Amino acid sequence: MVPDKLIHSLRAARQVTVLTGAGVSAESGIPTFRDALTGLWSQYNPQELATPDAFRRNPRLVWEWYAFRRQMLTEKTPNPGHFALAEIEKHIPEFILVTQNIDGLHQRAGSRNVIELHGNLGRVKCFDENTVISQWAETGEVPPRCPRCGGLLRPDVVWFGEYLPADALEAGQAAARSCNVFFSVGTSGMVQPAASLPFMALEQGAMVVEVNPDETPLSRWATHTLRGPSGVWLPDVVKTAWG
Ligand code: BJW
Repeated sequence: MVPDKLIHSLRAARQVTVLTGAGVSAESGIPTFRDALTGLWSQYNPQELATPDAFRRNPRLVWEWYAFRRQMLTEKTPNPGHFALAEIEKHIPEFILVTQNIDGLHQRAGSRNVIELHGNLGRVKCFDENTVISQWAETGEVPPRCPRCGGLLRPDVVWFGEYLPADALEAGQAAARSCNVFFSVGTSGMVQPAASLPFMALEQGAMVVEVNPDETPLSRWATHTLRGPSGVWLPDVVKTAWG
Protein backbone atom coordinates (compact mmCIF):
# COMPACT_ATOMS: atom_id res chain seq x y z
CA MET A 1 0.00 0.00 0.00
CA VAL A 2 1.22 3.50 -0.80
CA PRO A 3 1.94 5.29 2.51
CA ASP A 4 -0.66 7.95 3.48
CA LYS A 5 2.07 10.48 4.28
CA LEU A 6 3.46 10.18 0.76
CA ILE A 7 0.04 10.72 -0.80
CA HIS A 8 -0.61 13.70 1.46
CA SER A 9 2.73 15.33 0.54
CA LEU A 10 2.23 14.64 -3.14
CA ARG A 11 -1.22 16.23 -3.21
CA ALA A 12 0.15 19.31 -1.42
CA ALA A 13 3.39 19.55 -3.41
CA ARG A 14 4.22 22.66 -5.40
CA GLN A 15 7.20 21.03 -7.06
CA VAL A 16 7.96 17.37 -7.73
CA THR A 17 11.21 16.18 -9.27
CA VAL A 18 11.70 12.64 -10.55
CA LEU A 19 15.00 10.95 -11.43
CA THR A 20 14.63 7.86 -13.60
CA GLY A 21 17.05 5.17 -14.68
CA ALA A 22 17.04 2.06 -16.82
CA GLY A 23 14.68 0.20 -14.45
CA VAL A 24 11.72 2.36 -15.49
CA SER A 25 12.08 0.98 -19.03
CA ALA A 26 12.70 -2.63 -17.95
CA GLU A 27 9.00 -3.46 -18.21
CA SER A 28 9.10 -2.21 -21.81
CA GLY A 29 11.60 -4.96 -22.53
CA ILE A 30 14.70 -2.76 -22.59
CA PRO A 31 17.58 -4.31 -20.65
CA THR A 32 19.02 -2.41 -17.69
CA PHE A 33 22.80 -2.08 -17.26
CA ARG A 34 23.68 -3.69 -13.96
CA ASP A 35 21.02 -6.34 -13.27
CA ALA A 36 23.08 -9.48 -12.75
CA LEU A 37 21.57 -11.77 -15.38
CA THR A 38 19.79 -9.49 -17.84
CA GLY A 39 21.77 -6.23 -17.60
CA LEU A 40 23.77 -5.03 -20.61
CA TRP A 41 26.99 -4.97 -18.60
CA SER A 42 26.58 -8.66 -17.76
CA GLN A 43 27.04 -9.38 -21.48
CA TYR A 44 29.14 -6.46 -22.71
CA ASN A 45 32.16 -4.67 -21.31
CA PRO A 46 31.48 -0.93 -20.84
CA GLN A 47 35.17 -0.18 -21.32
CA GLU A 48 34.93 -1.59 -24.86
CA LEU A 49 31.68 0.15 -25.78
CA ALA A 50 30.82 3.20 -23.71
CA THR A 51 33.96 5.32 -23.45
CA PRO A 52 35.62 7.76 -25.87
CA ASP A 53 38.70 5.49 -25.89
CA ALA A 54 36.58 2.52 -26.94
CA PHE A 55 35.27 4.55 -29.85
CA ARG A 56 38.79 5.64 -30.85
CA ARG A 57 39.97 2.01 -30.72
CA ASN A 58 37.06 0.45 -32.57
CA PRO A 59 34.53 3.00 -33.90
CA ARG A 60 32.79 0.40 -36.05
CA LEU A 61 32.08 -1.93 -33.12
CA VAL A 62 30.73 0.91 -30.98
CA TRP A 63 28.62 2.36 -33.82
CA GLU A 64 27.13 -1.07 -34.58
CA TRP A 65 26.35 -1.78 -30.92
CA TYR A 66 24.36 1.45 -30.68
CA ALA A 67 22.72 0.79 -34.07
CA PHE A 68 21.61 -2.58 -32.70
CA ARG A 69 20.14 -0.93 -29.59
CA ARG A 70 18.48 1.81 -31.72
CA GLN A 71 16.88 -0.89 -33.85
CA MET A 72 15.72 -2.78 -30.74
CA LEU A 73 14.11 0.42 -29.47
CA THR A 74 11.87 0.79 -32.53
CA GLU A 75 9.92 -2.26 -31.33
CA LYS A 76 9.50 -0.99 -27.75
CA THR A 77 6.73 1.10 -26.28
CA PRO A 78 6.23 2.98 -23.00
CA ASN A 79 4.90 0.95 -20.06
CA PRO A 80 2.46 1.84 -17.23
CA GLY A 81 5.33 3.38 -15.21
CA HIS A 82 6.10 5.89 -17.99
CA PHE A 83 2.41 6.71 -18.40
CA ALA A 84 1.92 7.19 -14.66
CA LEU A 85 4.75 9.76 -14.58
CA ALA A 86 3.11 11.64 -17.45
CA GLU A 87 -0.13 11.59 -15.45
CA ILE A 88 1.52 12.89 -12.25
CA GLU A 89 2.86 15.85 -14.28
CA LYS A 90 -0.74 16.94 -14.98
CA HIS A 91 -1.51 17.29 -11.25
CA ILE A 92 1.61 19.12 -10.03
CA PRO A 93 2.21 22.86 -10.61
CA GLU A 94 5.93 22.33 -11.27
CA PHE A 95 6.99 18.86 -12.36
CA ILE A 96 10.48 18.05 -13.64
CA LEU A 97 11.49 14.65 -14.94
CA VAL A 98 15.24 14.13 -14.99
CA THR A 99 16.18 10.98 -16.82
CA GLN A 100 19.41 9.08 -17.33
CA ASN A 101 17.71 7.08 -20.07
CA ILE A 102 18.48 7.61 -23.72
CA ASP A 103 15.41 5.79 -25.05
CA GLY A 104 12.96 8.71 -25.36
CA LEU A 105 10.13 6.62 -23.85
CA HIS A 106 9.11 9.30 -21.34
CA GLN A 107 8.40 11.76 -24.14
CA ARG A 108 6.54 9.07 -26.07
CA ALA A 109 4.37 8.45 -22.98
CA GLY A 110 3.42 12.15 -22.89
CA SER A 111 5.87 13.60 -20.36
CA ARG A 112 6.62 17.19 -21.34
CA ASN A 113 9.19 18.62 -18.96
CA VAL A 114 12.01 16.13 -19.46
CA ILE A 115 15.71 16.73 -18.84
CA GLU A 116 17.99 14.16 -20.50
CA LEU A 117 21.24 13.83 -18.54
CA HIS A 118 22.89 11.16 -20.70
CA GLY A 119 21.74 12.22 -24.18
CA ASN A 120 19.42 10.45 -26.60
CA LEU A 121 19.99 7.40 -28.76
CA GLY A 122 17.95 9.00 -31.54
CA ARG A 123 20.55 11.73 -32.10
CA VAL A 124 23.97 11.55 -33.68
CA LYS A 125 26.88 13.96 -33.31
CA CYS A 126 30.35 14.52 -34.68
CA PHE A 127 33.07 12.91 -32.54
CA ASP A 128 35.53 15.72 -33.37
CA GLU A 129 33.32 18.81 -33.33
CA ASN A 130 30.57 17.67 -30.93
CA THR A 131 27.94 19.16 -33.30
CA VAL A 132 24.59 17.37 -33.55
CA ILE A 133 24.10 16.15 -37.12
CA SER A 134 20.71 15.30 -38.60
CA GLN A 135 21.68 14.31 -42.15
CA TRP A 136 24.67 12.61 -43.68
CA ALA A 137 25.58 10.80 -46.85
CA GLU A 138 25.13 7.01 -46.78
CA THR A 139 28.39 5.92 -48.40
CA GLY A 140 28.45 2.52 -46.74
CA GLU A 141 31.22 3.66 -44.40
CA VAL A 142 30.69 2.60 -40.76
CA PRO A 143 30.47 4.86 -38.83
CA PRO A 144 29.38 7.47 -41.36
CA ARG A 145 31.29 10.74 -41.70
CA CYS A 146 30.35 14.22 -40.52
CA PRO A 147 29.14 16.24 -43.54
CA ARG A 148 30.80 19.37 -42.09
CA CYS A 149 34.31 18.22 -41.19
CA GLY A 150 34.66 14.59 -42.30
CA GLY A 151 35.07 13.38 -38.71
CA LEU A 152 33.41 10.20 -37.51
CA LEU A 153 29.80 10.30 -36.34
CA ARG A 154 28.84 8.82 -32.97
CA PRO A 155 25.65 8.52 -30.91
CA ASP A 156 24.76 11.65 -28.91
CA VAL A 157 24.99 9.89 -25.55
CA VAL A 158 27.26 10.49 -22.56
CA TRP A 159 29.99 7.91 -22.11
CA PHE A 160 32.07 7.24 -19.00
CA GLY A 161 34.66 9.95 -18.49
CA GLU A 162 32.66 12.51 -20.48
CA TYR A 163 31.00 15.57 -19.02
CA LEU A 164 27.23 15.66 -18.91
CA PRO A 165 25.60 18.48 -20.92
CA ALA A 166 26.13 21.43 -18.55
CA ASP A 167 22.67 22.96 -19.01
CA ALA A 168 20.92 19.63 -18.35
CA LEU A 169 23.03 18.89 -15.27
CA GLU A 170 22.53 22.38 -13.83
CA ALA A 171 18.77 22.22 -14.43
CA GLY A 172 18.58 18.74 -12.86
CA GLN A 173 20.53 19.84 -9.80
CA ALA A 174 18.39 22.96 -9.39
CA ALA A 175 15.24 20.81 -9.68
CA ALA A 176 16.56 18.44 -7.00
CA ARG A 177 17.34 21.32 -4.65
CA SER A 178 14.00 23.09 -4.97
CA CYS A 179 11.41 20.29 -4.91
CA ASN A 180 9.04 19.23 -2.13
CA VAL A 181 8.93 15.58 -3.19
CA PHE A 182 11.70 13.73 -5.07
CA PHE A 183 11.22 10.30 -6.65
CA SER A 184 14.20 8.10 -7.55
CA VAL A 185 12.85 5.45 -9.91
CA GLY A 186 14.62 2.43 -11.40
CA THR A 187 18.19 3.53 -10.90
CA SER A 188 20.97 1.68 -9.08
CA GLY A 189 22.50 4.98 -7.98
CA MET A 190 25.95 3.80 -9.06
CA VAL A 191 26.73 6.45 -11.66
CA GLN A 192 27.74 9.99 -10.80
CA PRO A 193 26.78 12.79 -10.97
CA ALA A 194 23.14 11.65 -11.39
CA ALA A 195 23.35 9.52 -8.24
CA SER A 196 23.87 12.65 -6.13
CA LEU A 197 20.55 14.26 -7.06
CA PRO A 198 18.40 12.48 -4.43
CA PHE A 199 20.93 13.41 -1.76
CA MET A 200 20.74 17.06 -2.81
CA ALA A 201 16.96 16.86 -2.41
CA LEU A 202 17.33 15.26 1.04
CA GLU A 203 19.73 18.01 2.13
CA GLN A 204 17.10 20.61 1.27
CA GLY A 205 14.46 18.78 3.33
CA ALA A 206 12.46 17.18 0.51
CA MET A 207 10.60 13.92 0.94
CA VAL A 208 12.58 11.34 -1.05
CA VAL A 209 10.79 8.28 -2.39
CA GLU A 210 12.63 5.36 -3.95
CA VAL A 211 10.85 3.01 -6.37
CA ASN A 212 12.97 -0.07 -7.04
CA PRO A 213 12.65 -3.85 -6.57
CA ASP A 214 16.17 -3.92 -5.12
CA GLU A 215 18.07 -2.09 -2.43
CA THR A 216 20.41 0.71 -3.53
CA PRO A 217 22.80 3.07 -1.69
CA LEU A 218 19.86 5.49 -1.39
CA SER A 219 17.50 3.01 0.28
CA ARG A 220 18.55 3.59 3.86
CA TRP A 221 18.28 7.38 3.48
CA ALA A 222 15.01 7.55 1.54
CA THR A 223 11.90 8.78 3.37
CA HIS A 224 9.83 6.01 1.72
CA THR A 225 10.86 2.98 -0.32
CA LEU A 226 8.34 1.39 -2.66
CA ARG A 227 9.93 -2.01 -3.16
CA GLY A 228 8.89 -3.44 -6.53
CA PRO A 229 8.49 -2.60 -10.23
CA SER A 230 7.75 1.00 -11.19
CA GLY A 231 5.12 -0.21 -13.66
CA VAL A 232 3.11 -1.40 -10.67
CA TRP A 233 3.92 1.18 -7.98
CA LEU A 234 3.63 4.39 -10.02
CA PRO A 235 0.12 3.68 -11.36
CA ASP A 236 -0.83 2.80 -7.77
CA VAL A 237 0.49 6.18 -6.57
CA VAL A 238 -1.57 7.99 -9.24
CA LYS A 239 -4.71 6.01 -8.43
CA THR A 240 -4.38 6.54 -4.67
CA ALA A 241 -3.61 10.27 -4.95
CA TRP A 242 -6.06 11.34 -7.64
CA GLY A 243 -8.46 8.45 -8.16
C1 BJW B 1 13.77 -1.61 -11.68
C2 BJW B 1 12.98 -2.49 -12.43
C3 BJW B 1 11.61 -2.17 -12.52
C4 BJW B 1 14.99 -3.23 -12.48
N1 BJW B 1 11.13 -1.05 -11.90
N2 BJW B 1 13.26 -0.53 -11.09
C5 BJW B 1 32.57 10.28 -8.54
C6 BJW B 1 32.95 9.13 -7.88
C7 BJW B 1 33.28 7.98 -8.61
C8 BJW B 1 33.25 7.96 -10.00
C9 BJW B 1 32.87 9.11 -10.65
C10 BJW B 1 32.55 10.24 -9.93
N3 BJW B 1 32.20 11.21 -10.82
C11 BJW B 1 32.32 10.71 -12.05
C12 BJW B 1 32.74 9.44 -11.97
C13 BJW B 1 32.99 8.54 -13.12
C14 BJW B 1 31.73 7.94 -13.72
C15 BJW B 1 31.01 7.09 -12.67
O1 BJW B 1 30.04 7.47 -12.05
N4 BJW B 1 31.48 5.86 -12.50
C16 BJW B 1 30.86 4.94 -11.55
C17 BJW B 1 30.35 3.69 -12.29
C18 BJW B 1 31.86 4.62 -10.49
N5 BJW B 1 30.87 8.99 -14.23
C19 BJW B 1 31.09 9.54 -15.41
O2 BJW B 1 32.05 9.25 -16.09
C20 BJW B 1 30.10 10.60 -15.86
N6 BJW B 1 30.81 11.78 -16.25
C21 BJW B 1 31.27 12.67 -15.38
O3 BJW B 1 31.04 12.59 -14.19
O4 BJW B 1 32.02 13.69 -15.94
C22 BJW B 1 32.87 14.44 -15.09
C23 BJW B 1 34.09 13.59 -14.80
C24 BJW B 1 34.78 13.01 -15.83
C25 BJW B 1 35.90 12.21 -15.56
C26 BJW B 1 36.31 12.00 -14.24
C27 BJW B 1 35.59 12.57 -13.20
C28 BJW B 1 34.48 13.39 -13.48
C29 BJW B 1 29.37 10.10 -17.11
C30 BJW B 1 28.47 8.96 -16.82
C31 BJW B 1 27.85 8.48 -18.13
C32 BJW B 1 27.04 7.21 -17.95
N7 BJW B 1 26.75 6.66 -19.22
C33 BJW B 1 25.92 5.47 -19.30
C34 BJW B 1 25.85 4.99 -20.77
C35 BJW B 1 24.96 5.91 -21.59
C36 BJW B 1 24.87 5.46 -23.02
C37 BJW B 1 24.35 4.06 -23.19
O5 BJW B 1 23.18 3.78 -22.87
O6 BJW B 1 25.09 3.21 -23.67
O7 BJW B 1 24.61 5.78 -18.80
S1 BJW B 1 26.46 4.15 -18.23
C38 BJW B 1 24.86 3.63 -17.77
O8 BJW B 1 24.67 3.84 -16.34
C39 BJW B 1 23.88 4.59 -18.48
C40 BJW B 1 22.87 4.85 -17.39
O9 BJW B 1 22.16 6.03 -17.65
C41 BJW B 1 23.71 4.88 -16.14
C42 BJW B 1 22.93 4.64 -14.88
O10 BJW B 1 22.42 3.34 -14.84
P1 BJW B 1 20.98 3.08 -14.26
O11 BJW B 1 19.98 3.78 -15.07
O12 BJW B 1 20.97 3.34 -12.81
O13 BJW B 1 20.79 1.51 -14.58
P2 BJW B 1 21.27 0.25 -13.71
O14 BJW B 1 21.23 -0.92 -14.59
O15 BJW B 1 22.53 0.52 -12.99
O16 BJW B 1 20.14 0.11 -12.59
C43 BJW B 1 18.81 -0.28 -12.92
C44 BJW B 1 17.99 -0.28 -11.66
O17 BJW B 1 16.66 -0.55 -12.01
C45 BJW B 1 18.42 -1.36 -10.65
O18 BJW B 1 18.56 -0.77 -9.36
C46 BJW B 1 17.26 -2.34 -10.68
O19 BJW B 1 17.01 -2.93 -9.40
C47 BJW B 1 16.12 -1.45 -11.08
N8 BJW B 1 14.98 -2.12 -11.74
N9 BJW B 1 13.72 -3.49 -12.92
C48 BJW B 1 11.95 -0.29 -11.24
N10 BJW B 1 10.72 -2.98 -13.24
